[in-house]
Amino acid sequence: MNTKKLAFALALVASAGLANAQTFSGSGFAIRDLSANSSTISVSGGPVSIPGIEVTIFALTHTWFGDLTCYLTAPNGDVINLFVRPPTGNRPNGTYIFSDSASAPVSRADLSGGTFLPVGGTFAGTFGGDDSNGIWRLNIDDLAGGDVGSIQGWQLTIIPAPGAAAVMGLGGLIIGRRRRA
Ligand SMILES: [Ca+2]
Repeated sequence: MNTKKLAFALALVASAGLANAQTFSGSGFAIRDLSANSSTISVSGGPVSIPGIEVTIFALTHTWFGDLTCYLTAPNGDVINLFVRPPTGNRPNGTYIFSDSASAPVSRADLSGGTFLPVGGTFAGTFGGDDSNGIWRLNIDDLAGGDVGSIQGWQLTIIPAPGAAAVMGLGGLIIGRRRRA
């Protein structure tokens, strides 16, 4: 394959990956004491083979972080734990994003939100290749009495395969060099 054909192929791969990013929004809910609490998102028109997933939880507040276990259930029943009873009694108050590209799970210091690895593994390893269409459920269950909280909402983002951005950059570099030639 010559350079021109390679650049074209790379650009196609990059544009196909970027076109697949889709975001779906779910309702907020109260985190009731000693209860299972959840919200669902119905995905349609999504990929039949999931390339990647990210989850955003908006304005998570609670008066005892260690009460909470949070998990995402896919349409086919597969489950991943996002956090499980963080070892702290302190009060979370922030937006929590879960991504395979993060460096660590939620810890006792993470009370104002941020971007974290799911504590139960990776989204790619749990959901990769599954059909994205159907009902997704986010649970934040409260396992100890005395403290409560809420979230304002959540998002499920179906992201392109890891590396799509790097491929796009390489394609652009090759095209740019040819234009200057
Ligand atoms: Ca509680």
